[in-house]
Amino acid sequence: MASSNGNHTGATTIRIGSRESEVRELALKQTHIVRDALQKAHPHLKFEIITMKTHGDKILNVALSKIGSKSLFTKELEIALEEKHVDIVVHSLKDLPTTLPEGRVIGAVCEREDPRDVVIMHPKHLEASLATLPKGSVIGTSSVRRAAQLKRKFPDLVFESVRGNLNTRLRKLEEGDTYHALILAAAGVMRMGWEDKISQYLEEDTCMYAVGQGALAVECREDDSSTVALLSPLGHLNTTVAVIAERALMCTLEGGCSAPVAVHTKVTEDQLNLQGGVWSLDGSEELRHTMSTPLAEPDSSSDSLEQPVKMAKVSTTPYTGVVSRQGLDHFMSQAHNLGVNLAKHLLSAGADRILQAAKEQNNANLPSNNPNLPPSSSNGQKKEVEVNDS
Ligand code: DPM
Repeated sequence: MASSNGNHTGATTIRIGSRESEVRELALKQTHIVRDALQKAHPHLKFEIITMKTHGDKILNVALSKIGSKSLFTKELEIALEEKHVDIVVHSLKDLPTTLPEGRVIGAVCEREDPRDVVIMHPKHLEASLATLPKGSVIGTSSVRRAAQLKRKFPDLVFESVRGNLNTRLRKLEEGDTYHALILAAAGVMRMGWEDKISQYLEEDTCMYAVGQGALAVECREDDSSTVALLSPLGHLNTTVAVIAERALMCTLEGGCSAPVAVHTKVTEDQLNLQGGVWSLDGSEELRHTMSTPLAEPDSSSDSLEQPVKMAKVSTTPYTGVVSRQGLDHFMSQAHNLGVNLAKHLLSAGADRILQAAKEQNNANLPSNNPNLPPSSSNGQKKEVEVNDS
């Protein structure tokens, strides 16, 4: 529970855990966005950001391969949350697995930024688009989802991994000659204040986005009902139903964050529309399908009296970690079912075979990450950590 720090104002302090990073990095910017929104919703409370070095930050100069990249940068935060040193942690939703650690929930999903992917061109190619870049141009992305879709659309382009935080990636593009362009999520680019660097927005016929892309998620302890309640005003209904459908799709497909799975979701006043896609790594195979569900109030004809709303203890959430809210449960369950049904359709059309092949190819391409082996380079040079830490 949020600590009452017993000072004379009696103010309760909510502690927000964040990776120790420079202010100009995305993780801290996102934490500030959520802190500011919480402060606005709860002017009488105090919010304190507690930064900590994560394992990934501590070993930045050690040779590493593409290892279990997520926990590397979040493990310490998870422990701090569990041991109640912090009350909440802010994440990009697309980096959160569809199964959260025991006892953890997503207490709020904030309003989604533009979920699309965008192209940032090398300064020499500002006039170009992906379609007009010279044959053989190198596009930087470590996302198999982006590479698969774009290879299909632009077979003459070459896709190469680019790593590091967003500042590092941009520097590698602009100061080097390796990449002609980068593909990034619009949301991260906007939060960094780089909107004017965007050359092209990718529409769904070219590149569908990742599950949860563009939305921030606030994680807390499931049994911390006061914090769960505090987070409620940050939750954005349309975003929440959209991402519940997307995550249910992902979870049912059993695709991880490195699977070539993508979505395109539309929410109108009374309908949720979900397009899902699955690709082979080289883009030669593609499966897409769209389904929709009405977002309707529950039929209350048989139950005309409003039930008094009790703030019940939050139960284990069936919605891939997103806390269920009184009064919204019906919409959330419709969204969840849509995702599950779309996944079932894709699986019956062959998605399982495509994803299994992609997984095997991915594993085969992985450099050894056995920590018991000596570092792969013996020339004494420091190697860059190869993980997604943006
Ligand atoms: C995940 C992926 C990437 C991030 C894979 C994907 C991109 C990796 C890369 C799951 N996490 O999207 O298919 O391009 O090398 C990440 C970014 C953001 C959150 C940066 C980005 C910011 C946008 C957001 C990294 N995680 O995708 O450009 O909050 O949604």
